[in-house]
Amino acid sequence: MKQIDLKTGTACLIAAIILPVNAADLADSEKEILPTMFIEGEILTPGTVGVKPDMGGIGDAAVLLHQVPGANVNANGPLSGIAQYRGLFGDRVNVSSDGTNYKSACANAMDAPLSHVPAVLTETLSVKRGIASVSSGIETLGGSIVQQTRRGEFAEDDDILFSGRTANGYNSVNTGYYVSLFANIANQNHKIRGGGSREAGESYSWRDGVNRDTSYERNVGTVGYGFQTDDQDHEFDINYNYNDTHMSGTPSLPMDIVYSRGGVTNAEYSGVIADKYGLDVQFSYQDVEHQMNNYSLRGNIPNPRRRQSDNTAEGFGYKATFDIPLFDGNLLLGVDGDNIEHNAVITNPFNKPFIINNFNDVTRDRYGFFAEWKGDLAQDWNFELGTRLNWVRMNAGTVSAAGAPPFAPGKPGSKLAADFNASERLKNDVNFDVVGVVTHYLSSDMAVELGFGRKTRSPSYQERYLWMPLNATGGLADGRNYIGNVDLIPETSYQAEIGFDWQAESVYVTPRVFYRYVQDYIQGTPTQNQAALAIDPNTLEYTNVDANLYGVDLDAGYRFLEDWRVDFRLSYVRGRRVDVSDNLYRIAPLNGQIGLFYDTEEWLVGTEVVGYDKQTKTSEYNDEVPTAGYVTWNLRMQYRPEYKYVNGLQVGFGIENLLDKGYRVHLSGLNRNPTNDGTEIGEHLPGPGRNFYATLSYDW
Ligand SMILES: [Cu+2]
Repeated sequence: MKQIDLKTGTACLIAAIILPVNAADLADSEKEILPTMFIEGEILTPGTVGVKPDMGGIGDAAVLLHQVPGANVNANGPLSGIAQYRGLFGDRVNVSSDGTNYKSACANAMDAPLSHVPAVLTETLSVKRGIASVSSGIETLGGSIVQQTRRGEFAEDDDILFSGRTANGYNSVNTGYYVSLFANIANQNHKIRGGGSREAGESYSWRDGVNRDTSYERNVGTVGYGFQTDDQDHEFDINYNYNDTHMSGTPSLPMDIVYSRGGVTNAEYSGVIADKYGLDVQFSYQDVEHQMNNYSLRGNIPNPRRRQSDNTAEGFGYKATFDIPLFDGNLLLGVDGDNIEHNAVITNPFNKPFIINNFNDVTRDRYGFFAEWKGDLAQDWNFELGTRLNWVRMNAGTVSAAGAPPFAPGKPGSKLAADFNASERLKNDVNFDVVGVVTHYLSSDMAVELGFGRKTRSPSYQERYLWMPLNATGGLADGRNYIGNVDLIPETSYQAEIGFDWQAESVYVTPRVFYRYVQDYIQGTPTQNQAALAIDPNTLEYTNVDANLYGVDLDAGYRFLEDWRVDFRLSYVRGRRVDVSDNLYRIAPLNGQIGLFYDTEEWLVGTEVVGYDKQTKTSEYNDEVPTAGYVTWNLRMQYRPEYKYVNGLQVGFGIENLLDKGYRVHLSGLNRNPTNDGTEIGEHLPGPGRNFYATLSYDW
């Protein structure tokens, strides 16, 4: 692998930490003509951006997406960040963590996939820009995000290797802190690792108040073991992550997290057979439970309106691929799938008769089969062609509710339950995906890419099986009640993309333009269901409509005067319905960032300006509230002393939102917490005020 010396010192330091595990994986599918670049906290291979937790007092791994062009976060709470990529979010974006598709237990995605393993135990978060390969996930309509957690490494010689890292930080804006420790002991054949982290903080303050309640507490533990043969042809790894989240706020949702806890186990074998065939087999199992309520963090909610909801997600996933050299490339044949069961009940602990079977024995099982060829068509011409067939089988048990007037015989709630129980709930979808990407290398540091994709997504279990008007919507946070529709059909997306990568010695520019048409895009529209309307006259029903999304995003940077660099990032997406005149909901406004840093082996000192435009192209169907634009200014400093005995030590200080600008975050949803100070019910949540942070890490 070639590596560009953007700045020798920094590059080497970062490369030393991450190269053994990540750079090769990030670049596995790309023909390495363009060099891989290492910028502070970022790894660029052609077509992929990898982010490494580095600066600032970050907590949720989803926050790292702010460093990826086109990506953003729907943050319903400090630990509940839902990935958004180019205007699509939630179940439309595939999130894989060490090969596992974590399924939220919470029907409102409070335990979103990127919340299971925090940033501090994440090695890299990488996003394939543009059209995700069919091999990257089962349903990848909106793109594919890959989280790799810390896994340790094998020793390279006969010695025993003891490596590890501790990373810790403090934020003033919420008196929040995180501490973490990860250690790995290995020889050439075995490695054993363990680690853990703890994060906690109060509600953060901002110029005009305190954003209540955004307090949080999360403890995570991880253990693992890896084995490889002497010839390194066969490798086996097993890992277990346990997440123990305590009371944490999600002010844009109807309730807050009381707890989320549970574990994910994953095991993987990868090997080379007969010196040329690659075999990779993965298996994962998750069992997580979650409780939320609307009274612990929301002041004095009167007894009749108190609610608690208990949710679970349990199931397994697998993936097996066989890699065969074919022509001037490789053919990858694979099967993958997962079987997940969800349950959710809503109760009032102060009024025992009250119970709603929100989701009862809901299953969503996916069986995927794919073939993908990548290779060279001719000198400087690289080609990828992939096809995938998915069978998605969904079902739901019968439901009931009691303890409130709508559930009396003959009342609307009872009718909705009876109608749902009488409906044909077993659904089978057979979906077909195709991806074709051509890359042409114009020179040793310049490439142009043209891609096309047809991608599908079957409805989520909420979209199909939400049987009475509730705000259990996978975290939409629009304040509206929805009902599902068992007869929804899968979404089909057609996307095209043109990308250009120029990655030279002192400059990189990587603009991309995309267009996408989504046939049968699923969103809420006013329902005609009279029983639902009798419960809430503003109820929306999930419906198949048509939509398109288009935009541009880019990363660029320039290094000058040996030790200085300037970096720039821009993201723009526009999303519209095309069957009627309306905008899509919760689309990130035009945003960008420019940074100027003095960057040497020892010092990193600089400043960033982050700008968000107003978002006035909002959706009418759910009365989405527009937001104003804003600019914030950050100062950051990192120091890595160059003395022998403290090699690996890094201290950081910084001030985020230096001018204490008050602003509303378009993607953070609408406030529902009556105790919020400075934000009315239905108003967008604010961003954090001025934050002084300090970090201390040590790698050995
Ligand atoms: Cu929840």
